[in-house]
This record gives sequence, C-alpha cells and structure tokens, in this order.
Amino acid sequence: MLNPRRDTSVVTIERFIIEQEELIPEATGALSGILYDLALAAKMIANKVRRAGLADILGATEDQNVQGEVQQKLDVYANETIIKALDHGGRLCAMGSEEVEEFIPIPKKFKQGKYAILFDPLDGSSNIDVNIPVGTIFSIVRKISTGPEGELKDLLQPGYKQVAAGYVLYGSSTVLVYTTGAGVHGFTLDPMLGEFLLHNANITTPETGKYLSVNNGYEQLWSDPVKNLMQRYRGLDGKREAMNGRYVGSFVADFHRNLCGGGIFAYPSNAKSPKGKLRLLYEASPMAFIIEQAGGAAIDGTNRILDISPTSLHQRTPLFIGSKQDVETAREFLNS
Ligand code: FBP
Repeated sequence: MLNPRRDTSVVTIERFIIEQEELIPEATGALSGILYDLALAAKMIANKVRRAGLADILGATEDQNVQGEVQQKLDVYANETIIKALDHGGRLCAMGSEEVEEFIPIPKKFKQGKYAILFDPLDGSSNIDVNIPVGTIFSIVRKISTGPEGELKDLLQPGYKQVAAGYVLYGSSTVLVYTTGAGVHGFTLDPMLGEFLLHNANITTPETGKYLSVNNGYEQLWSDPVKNLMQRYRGLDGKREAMNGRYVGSFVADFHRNLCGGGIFAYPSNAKSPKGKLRLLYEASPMAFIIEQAGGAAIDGTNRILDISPTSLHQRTPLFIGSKQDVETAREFLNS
C-alpha cells in the first residue's frame, strides 16, 4: 500500500521507484535500474520526436522490419537508443524488439542479468511524419532459462508472468505510465527540468466507457459477430447509448485516452488479418497488464490476453481492451 500521506507534487520517477522498491523486502534494485534506464531512453527519444521536423529524422529508411513494414528513421533511432540504454547494466539476459527479427542477446562483454525485456520502440510509426502522437511500449519478465545466458524462452512467457509493463506517449506532453503489479502510475516529463514528475498515482479506468477506438475501414472484412458488436457499441441496436468514435491509429495514444476517460480499443481479426494486427508480447500483453491493474480487462475475443502462452516472438493477436463492462460485452457477442 502506497504512502497515503504523500501528495503528488515534485515526486520524480526515481524517488517513486525507490519508494516502491522499499515496499518489497527481497528487492535487489535490478528492476528499478531497468526502469531508470527506460526513463532515460524515453527522454532521448522524446527529444528527437519533439524536433523531428527540424532534424533529419523524418521519413523512411530503405529497410523493412520483420513485420514487412518499411522502417522509419525514428523507429531505428528509438530501437538503438533503448538497446544501448539497457544492454550494459547487468540486469538483463535477453531483449526482444518489434524492429529486430531474432531475440537480442546481451553482448558477451556485459554481465548477464535476471530479467528479460520486450519492447515496441516506436508504436504508431505510420503517424510520425504527420506529427500525430506516437509511443514506446515495454514488458519485463524474469529469466527462466537455467543456462549462463538468456534464451528465446525467457521472452516467450504468458502475460501474467510480467513483473512490470509500461508505455511512453510522445504527445502534447511526454507521459510515462507503468505498473509493477502495485497499481498504475503516471508521470509527465518536465522539459525544463528534464525530469519525469508524478502526475497521477493509482490510475483507475471507469467500469463502462464512452470512447470506441476501432478502424472502421475494415468493417466489410469483419465477421458478423464483430459487426453486431460494433452495432451495440454504436448504440444502433438500441441497447445502449452510442459511444464516441475516437481512433488516432497509434495504439498508445488510443489506449491512453481510454485508460483515462473509459472506453474500448478493438483490433478484431478480419478476413485479411485472421490474427489481427497487434503483436502479443510487446503491444497487447503489456497493455493488458496495465489495464487489469487499473480495473479494466483485455481479451482476444475469448481468452484473457494475460493467459495466452506465446509460441513466437512476433505473433499477433486480436485485441479488445479497456473498460471491464465493454470488454465483457465483446466476450458475450463473440462467444454466443
Ligand atoms: P506499429 O506502428 O508499432 O507497427 O503499431 C501498429 C499500429 O500502428 C498501432 O499503433 C495502431 O493501433 C495500428 O497499428 C493501426 O493499424 P491500422 O492502420 O490497420 O488501423
């Protein structure tokens, strides 16, 4: 239980992480160290994103990532910045990134650690060049392999095994939101101080939401149960008030709005993408951990996202995530 006496003024993320660590007697500081390094990487990426139009960082590279997407220059910068911020601290044994096909081992010159991390370095990268918010998503698990070095299996763990998850939103301000399983906490980067300051401890999301975030452009490719579900959310079957349609096309931005204001983000499977689009390990699973900690829910249509056992690093999953009642409605429509 967090210190009830605390007001939220001038609490840096470092101070907050230390205080949370003190609540766990067996903590060694390794997880705290990873969270510090991520906060530093986020500041560096925010700095680039803020000046994107000025610095030669907009536009695409000639390369494609494992998803077959053209890599944006900022994708590459964000990916390298996170890897360099994390690889030498002696806290990690393996990394997995949306931008790298294979798992990323820790260079032999650095000490191996007891955690592994998965991340989407720049989510919503199709929005970079048009100045729409983008984000970074991360998920941290414990090392389970018994050998001296990390292995792929350390990354392929079901979501309920996560010890921490979070995201950074590079929007009108830069916000970092994370959980270590003891509530969800939000920090805003003060560009003058260069510090992430606590703006909201113990974030919760409403039971029933007002925002519907889905790409309607795929409607003709949806199954009938999905079409009927969307009719319900839109209030077209007369069973509820219509939800407000809001879709930025950056998962982190859509998720953050709905976390704060209540709502549902849906990326159903469709005839062209039978597994949906979003990746389980570094998009759906970390956000599922956060939303459940905030009182919401996340399913693939039937299963709890956090119970899905991953079989490959970049596997995709359909996703319905947000306010508990709205996710329950999805489960009813998609399993009747
Ligand atoms: P990446 O940019 O990390 O590949 O993320 C995928 C993403 O851009 C999500 O942020 C977003 O919710 C979704 O794809 C948008 O997809 P679509 O354009 O098909 O609606």
